[in-house]
Amino acid sequence: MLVLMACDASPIDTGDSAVVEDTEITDYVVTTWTDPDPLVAGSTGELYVQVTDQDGRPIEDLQQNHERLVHNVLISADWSFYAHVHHEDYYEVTVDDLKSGTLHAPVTPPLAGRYLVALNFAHDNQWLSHEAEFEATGEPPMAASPDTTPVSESSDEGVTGTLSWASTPMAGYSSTWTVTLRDAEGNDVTDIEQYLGADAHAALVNTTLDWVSHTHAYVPGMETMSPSMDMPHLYPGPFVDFRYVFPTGGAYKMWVQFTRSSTPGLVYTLPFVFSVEG
Ligand SMILES: [Cu+2]
Repeated sequence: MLVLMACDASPIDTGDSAVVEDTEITDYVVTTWTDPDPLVAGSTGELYVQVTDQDGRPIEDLQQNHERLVHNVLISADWSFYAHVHHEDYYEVTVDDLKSGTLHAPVTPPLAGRYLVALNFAHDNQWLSHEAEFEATGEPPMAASPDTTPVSESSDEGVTGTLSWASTPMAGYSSTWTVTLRDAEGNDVTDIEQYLGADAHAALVNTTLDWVSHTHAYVPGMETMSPSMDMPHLYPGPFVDFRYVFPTGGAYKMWVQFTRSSTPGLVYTLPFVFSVEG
């Protein structure tokens, strides 16, 4: 499925992180593959993404968005594994990469099973997304289903985030939540800086992995921002606000990512699990 989308929405979203146009784009073809195919649990392989037009001609001028050409979010079917990787984190982008419209990144799937890869990229000032899957063989296998036990507090590298909702999240209505960040001593974290063009990123997925989305710390007007626009820095911490309209009731997992000026190069990732009524 390849659709025209807003910065912060998957195609079936409505509302605050809304779709600019819910139009199926037929101009692009996205192909993903792995080397080896399938990948092997515990071994590092490579994930490739190629974007072409309908006639197979590579899109040579993919547009920088949130400081990268293609964002790859990888999530295991059991929710235990999350990664957010980009070609540029590992390799120079060469002329050959651009001419072939092909980017790649190393991937080490920890468990055997099914993985979702959610791709976000931009071209001609349009936000584009594509979802694909890959398999990993070997041992050990992942759990048969995600653990939907609610998680409202989570830590990474000494920073603890606490998830709180303005009111019970309801499908189809704008939900507002805050993640409050404290350090290992219990002090407020107040040195959040922008990471990939936003104060914080939140990847969201449902239990069946057939719905995945990505939003950012709430900024007024974010739903109509184009790939060429910069988001302002509004949240030094400890409070980071988000708004989103969940499409259906049920359990969701969210991974919130951010960086701090006091720990250059360290990306914090805080997972949360919650339920939406509806
Ligand atoms: Cu990214």
